[in-house]
Amino acid sequence: MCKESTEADPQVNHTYLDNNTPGTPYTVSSAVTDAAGAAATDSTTIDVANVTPEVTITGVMAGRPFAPVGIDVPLTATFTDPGTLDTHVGAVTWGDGSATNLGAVQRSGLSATHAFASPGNYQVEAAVTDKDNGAGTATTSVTVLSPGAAADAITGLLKGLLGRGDAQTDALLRTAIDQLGSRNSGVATNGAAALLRGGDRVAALESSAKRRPPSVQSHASTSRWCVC
Ligand SMILES: [Ca+2]
Ligand SMILES: [Ca+2]
Repeated sequence: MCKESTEADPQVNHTYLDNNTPGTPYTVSSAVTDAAGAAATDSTTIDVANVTPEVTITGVMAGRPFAPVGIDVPLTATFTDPGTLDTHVGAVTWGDGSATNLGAVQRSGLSATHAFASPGNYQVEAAVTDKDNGAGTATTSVTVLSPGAAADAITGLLKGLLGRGDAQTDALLRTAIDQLGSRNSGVATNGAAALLRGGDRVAALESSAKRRPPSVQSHASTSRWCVC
């Protein structure tokens, strides 16, 4: 970089795009040449340290509060690293003893999926390591429920919607809650939750098909829930 200046103490700035190799600092040289062509030079060295990537988990379970066992849980993350010449590899550890090695990853984002085999609350970690072994991590928790517990949780969520709409909405919500909770029409075993708790997924699906509960949709613009 050459800069014409009449200042007694001129200053120039430079941003390094990567750290130097350890033990081999960058050499910075400066030269001053006057109008008559006389020149003087000087130099020094500077160590530029690596910066570890900063990882952010941008999504897990697509925003859902829990996942049933055996269902793929998606995770997405991004990272930053001021060393623009660095390359990176990524990995996700799922908290159940398993891990997904992603290989080379880009700043635009990384993603992985995993199906948990057992219910529980798992600490999930996304890690990005740059070519200089600088490692950044981010963690989040994932709640995994058995199918029966997931149905119970959905029932709880539906109950939380009661009273937010009109009487017709509440009536439809109660119908859905009853069908999930085995109390519809006084038949003790027709609810999906009870069948799932008993391990009978096929019967639960058949029950849902026969007594298909109304679907619940949210109207974000009005914060009103309706059953249709
Ligand atoms: Ca670096
Ligand atoms: Ca770096």
